Amino acid sequence: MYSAQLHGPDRMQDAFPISTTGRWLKAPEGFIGPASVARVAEEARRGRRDFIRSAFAAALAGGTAAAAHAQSNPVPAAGGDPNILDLPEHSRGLGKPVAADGYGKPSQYEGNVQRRQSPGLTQTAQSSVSFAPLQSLFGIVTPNGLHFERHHQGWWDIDPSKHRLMLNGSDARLLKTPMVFTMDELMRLPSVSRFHFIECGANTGMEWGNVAVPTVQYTHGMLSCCEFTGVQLRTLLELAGADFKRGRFVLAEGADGSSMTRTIPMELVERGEVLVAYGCNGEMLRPENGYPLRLVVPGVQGVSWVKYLRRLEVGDRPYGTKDETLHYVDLMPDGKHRQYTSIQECKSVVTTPSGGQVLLDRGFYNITGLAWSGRGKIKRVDVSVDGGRNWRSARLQAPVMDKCLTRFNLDWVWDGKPAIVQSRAIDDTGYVQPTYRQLRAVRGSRSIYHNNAIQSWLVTESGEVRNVQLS
Ligand SMILES: Nc1nc2c(c(=O)[nH]1)N[C@H]1C(S)=C(S)[C@@H](COP(=O)(O)O)O[C@H]1N2
Ligand SMILES: [Mo]
Repeated sequence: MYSAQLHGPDRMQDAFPISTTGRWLKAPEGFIGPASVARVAEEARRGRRDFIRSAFAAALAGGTAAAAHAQSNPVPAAGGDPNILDLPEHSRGLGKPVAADGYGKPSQYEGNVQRRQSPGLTQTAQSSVSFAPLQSLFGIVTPNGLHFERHHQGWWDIDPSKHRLMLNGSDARLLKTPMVFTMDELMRLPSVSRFHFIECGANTGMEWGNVAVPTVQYTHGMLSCCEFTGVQLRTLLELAGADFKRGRFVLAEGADGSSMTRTIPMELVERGEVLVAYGCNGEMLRPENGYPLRLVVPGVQGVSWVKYLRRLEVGDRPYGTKDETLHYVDLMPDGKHRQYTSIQECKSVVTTPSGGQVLLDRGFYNITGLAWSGRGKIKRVDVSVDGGRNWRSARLQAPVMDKCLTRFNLDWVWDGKPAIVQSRAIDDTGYVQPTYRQLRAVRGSRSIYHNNAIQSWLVTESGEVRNVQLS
């Protein structure tokens, strides 16, 4: 630390219990090359059980060395740092002109911060997932270019002048005036902007049986958080004269080839929470995320946030569509499936330190992570560094919003011994995020969806951070 050299060790000791702050290596984000993707796909075809874990382990070992090299530009121990003494070009020359790029991009040095597809997870790239790089993000907002993607039949860039939204009832009495809106008409109506998380119900789904993937990007990256702008669905249904007494459900339908249809309870619509949204983080939605129109259903699993939204139908019973009867159901230990478990329960994860990162020194670290609940606000996040024996409450970063990611931070001095870092979130209903043992006692371990268990990261003596599960 420069401040230690400038002010002397005493000053630092006032601030932190020991005089160094720890450096860490980023997770080797780029470590899954085409070769390991091909290998995983091949082994998946042969039905090998542990294929994903072993392929990741091999790739991770190579990636760590590469990441270490990429990040090394140390201050010379003997002093005389050329990075200070040799005046760089950017301090002498003329910089680039304005508007060199009409739509700005991240620094070339941040090129490894990418959403990534998990090898072996799906058979085709059109019906697949890309995960957001949670380990590289700050605060709570997901940049639009890094928002996770889940498509059932590929994505489209739809011409907004040709896009229509239709409103009808399952019978004529449930909605007086069937209506069709153009995008221009929708965007003239009163709008609201709200921050919410979106999480796929299958997030963390690969970890039900055992540890499967190495980094927080793959364990928790089907998660994003944005400021959405749009019209309250309630407003549209009022305009069209919906019967809110008998019409207790709304069917939402997308315009892509996946026939994505989901039943939305009218309760959520009446509260004014459900939005017909066109804006995301200050600009129009990205095509991958449903441009020009998507449904926003705060607190509810991602599949209900229908993209390329083209039709809404008011009905008097749940529709039982394929994406709520065959998919997005919970396989229980007795072999039965639970349907309509749509709310994303309270959950959290530490993003630093997290899998694939390496702690290079003992000393001070800022443990940081994200917490969220589909039922309301985050009330408290506890953090343990000894596998759940002792807990300390983390600092919650304002603003703490309803059905929105909350960033937490906690000071930690790593003593160089093995540590198991966990976070446990509590929401304002009093619900406490469960351990794997508690969750499996109710749900078994053969589910795919709705895994909100406490995540454990093992920091080994060498500083490497690994995904582990405690029995
Ligand atoms: N039309 C349409 N809407 C859709 C989907 C889809 O494939 N087609 N996928 C759903 C699923 S399963 C999820 S998790 C979210 C993902 O939204 P995102 O791609 O913006 O992250 O969109 C939902 N809405
Ligand atoms: Mo999803």
